[in-house]
Amino acid sequence: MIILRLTGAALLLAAGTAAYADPCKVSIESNDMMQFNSRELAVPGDCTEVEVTLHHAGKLASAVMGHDWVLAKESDMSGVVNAGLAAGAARGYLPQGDARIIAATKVIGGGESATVKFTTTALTAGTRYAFFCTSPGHSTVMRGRFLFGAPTRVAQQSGKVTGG
Ligand SMILES: [Cu+2]
Repeated sequence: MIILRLTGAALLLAAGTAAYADPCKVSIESNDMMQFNSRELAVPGDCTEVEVTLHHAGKLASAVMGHDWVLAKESDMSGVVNAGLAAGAARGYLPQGDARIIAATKVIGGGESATVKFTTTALTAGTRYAFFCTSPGHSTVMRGRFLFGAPTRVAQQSGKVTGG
């Protein structure tokens, strides 16, 4: 009887964790091969605040293979990347006070994580947003689409970097 009850409680706990996963919180992984593990992130349109966590699953230091996660309108991406290059490593390849940047994490190295929280007041459903890494040369491959107002259909649970 006791064993049965314990098993039931454990099942309830497991179910509860899954049911309350917050769709306004998404995570993405990067690695030593200059990759994000997702090319698309999406959050529902009723999120007033979004939290994005970037994890670096590699081993290389940030000076060698540092990554950040930056969000901007798709049309602003190349401008932000170029401004980031000009800002240089000391500023984490991010231009200071650049209004085109909607959200950004710091640059992290292998084994590290960084989280950024931002309000969605500046976001419009239907606008094309892009996320990318501003480390020099990375945004040519480390980029993806960010959808606001679309159901979360990111493989958040999968920690596997698929690449390509
Ligand atoms: Cu990068």
